[in-house]
Amino acid sequence: MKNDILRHLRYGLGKDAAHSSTYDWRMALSRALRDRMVDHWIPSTQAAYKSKSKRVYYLSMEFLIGRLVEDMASNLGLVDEARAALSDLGQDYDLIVKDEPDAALGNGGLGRLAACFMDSLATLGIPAMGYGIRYEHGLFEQDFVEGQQVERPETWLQQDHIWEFERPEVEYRITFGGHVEHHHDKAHWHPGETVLATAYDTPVIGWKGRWGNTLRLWAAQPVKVFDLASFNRGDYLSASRSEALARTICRVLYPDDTTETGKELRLKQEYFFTSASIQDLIRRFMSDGGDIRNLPDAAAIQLNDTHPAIAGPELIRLLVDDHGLKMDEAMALARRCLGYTNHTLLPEALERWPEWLFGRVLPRHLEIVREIEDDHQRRFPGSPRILEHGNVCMGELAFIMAHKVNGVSALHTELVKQTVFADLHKLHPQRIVNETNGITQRRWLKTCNPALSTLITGQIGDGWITDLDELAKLKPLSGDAQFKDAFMAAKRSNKERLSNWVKAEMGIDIDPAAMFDVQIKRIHEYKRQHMNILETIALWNEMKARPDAGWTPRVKIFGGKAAPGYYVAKEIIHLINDVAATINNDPVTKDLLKVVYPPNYNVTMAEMLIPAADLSEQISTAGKEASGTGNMKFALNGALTIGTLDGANVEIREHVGAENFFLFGLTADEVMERRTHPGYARAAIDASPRMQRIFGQIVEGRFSPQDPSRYHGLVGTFYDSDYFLVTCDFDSYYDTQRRADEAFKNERNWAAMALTNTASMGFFSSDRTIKGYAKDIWHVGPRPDVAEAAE
Ligand code: CBF
Repeated sequence: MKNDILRHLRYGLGKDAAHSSTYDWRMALSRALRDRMVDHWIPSTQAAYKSKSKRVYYLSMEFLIGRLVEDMASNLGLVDEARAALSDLGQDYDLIVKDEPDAALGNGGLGRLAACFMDSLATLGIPAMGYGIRYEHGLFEQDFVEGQQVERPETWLQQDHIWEFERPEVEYRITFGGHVEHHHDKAHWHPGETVLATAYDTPVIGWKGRWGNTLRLWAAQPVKVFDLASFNRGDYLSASRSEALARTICRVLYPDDTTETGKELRLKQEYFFTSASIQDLIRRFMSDGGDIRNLPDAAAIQLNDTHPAIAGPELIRLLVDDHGLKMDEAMALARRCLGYTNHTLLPEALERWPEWLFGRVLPRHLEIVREIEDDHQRRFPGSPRILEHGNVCMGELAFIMAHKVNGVSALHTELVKQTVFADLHKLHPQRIVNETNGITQRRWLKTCNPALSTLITGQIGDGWITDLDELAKLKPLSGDAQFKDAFMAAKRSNKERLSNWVKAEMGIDIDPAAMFDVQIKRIHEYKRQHMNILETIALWNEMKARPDAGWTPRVKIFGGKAAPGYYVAKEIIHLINDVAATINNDPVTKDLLKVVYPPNYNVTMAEMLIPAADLSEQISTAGKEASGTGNMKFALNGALTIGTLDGANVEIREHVGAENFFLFGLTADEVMERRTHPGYARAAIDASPRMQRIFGQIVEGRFSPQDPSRYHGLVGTFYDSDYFLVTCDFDSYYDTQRRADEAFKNERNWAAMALTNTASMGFFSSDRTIKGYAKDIWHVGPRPDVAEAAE
């Protein structure tokens, strides 16, 4: 390893050790690791080709992979070797790992889930390819200026992305616009614009390097670099028109996963990567000499949300227009290949494209969508339409074109059946299945929490790394005082690490003995960060009034970005920062309560915050969070959840036991019922002196003295509509928080509850989730050689 690092430093980077920066060392280490990855990757790829194994193709607009050095070193079992080699060279492994920027190619849960799935697919030895977009700028960087969110472009690609291999020979034409002509029953699409999709491959190596898959990200290139004739005429703008289109397509990740933005460009992005992926998988299949009619035996295509839902019409187009299949045959064949995962019930997130726009960008696909709709109506008269009120409804399209549709938690799947797809579910009662989300324990325990994972391995061995159910062996230890002390010592060391970081980054002193209460996720009204900050104000009021009443000291930690165009979410951020500024400067409560909101929350920050958390805030309005995966990461790392019966909270509570979970709030059914009562918010506020006081303080400018009316609008929404029922759940949330305070005082008992959480999380491994998809949807198994090696 040492020699390899030095060789890469010299020949890869042109540096000698004496003049190398941290960046140079990181690049050299990464190259040394990458060589070893390739030694696992190429044989896996060859084996998959040779055995003609069925492959999974996971199409996702987002892969939130974060940093890779440590992940790769860990999966290859090389962390100790890398650390030792660098130390011999006078370098600090931890510093070098921290130098890596986060690959922020995703917004939140959906993108991070895709990254966990890639890890599990490789670990389980399921031949798979992830397909996505190589965005030039990942999710924006967040800064706070006077408490308000400011967005700056993210620039991860300004540095060499060392893990990827460019594949200039893998290139597809992606066309847009123009018109379609029909001659002799054959469609001819004459497009108006063309870009090229070229591939960049990143190896994804599973545990112990037993199997390797590929994450293939597409970049757009102009068909010709520029038009020399126009350039020579002095018309520089038209000379570089095709270059501009290509650059725009891959330029930014849309900073929002719940609303439609930049409609036309987003539609082009979606079609761009989906078409390239479908063309690529067909080419791979045909190069094996296969008959296209057998494609479903070789390819399981999973649509991660509706973003790649154009895959159905695109596959049909290629089958009919290029391979000469009949339309109905192509539809049936496409359906056998496609699966669709629904990740949300929020109506604004179910994509709908105006028909005129869709037809302008993808005229041939609009014809095919009409055929799909006619076919479905013929077979199921009166069924829900794909084309409705002048829109192309991508949810309905994805549903109709998939042989299986899945929700991401038990509750969410039931609600999918009862609400968004109720009518389609009646017609296709076998189609919807549940695959509760999961997380990879290799990243979210092994790598991010060395203190706890070392303790666990010392006690029960390392089988849990590939079989998370093994954690159940820890359950009997909830009565073992010595083990519980060790468990809490690991937590304490993570809390100290976080406290030091907060002091260094934000200048705020926080006491590691206090309860660390953490809410990290995108800022959204349904996730109810505003309820959390209102509760913080209420607690502060009580603490100030009776500072000696034996309070449990708390540190409230927030993290998360708001979509740039989401005004209310940005106001919530501002309020949290204003409240933090007031509370953190209060001498009366300085040892009792702190509010910490570090800017630019990302995967790397999560890896530090989660191991240090005592309490995990999962407080969404019931029925709104499809699953959540942060909730799983916290519980796995020994935090207790305060939460509603929403998403995967329901299943987490079942697994860890009701006594180890702080439950509050209305259920999904009660939420729906409550909304039928006009004035429910006012009634709740009228019944709660605590809420009246807090709203009064905010309106008077207690937290924004220089601008007292700053939050009048925000407070007004609680009185007028409060669609997410903060007011209805507030008092029960406050009381439950006080129960958590009491529980935290009994250290031994808290340790037992925390340990039981960790020990009960076996079900929530993404290995289990992937096995579910493999059995219920993809009909693929792990490669026998990999399964045997894992035994
Ligand atoms: O299923 C993964 C996650 O997806 C979302 O983030 C999404 O983008 N729709 C949901 O909001 C999460 O509940 C879910 O865990």
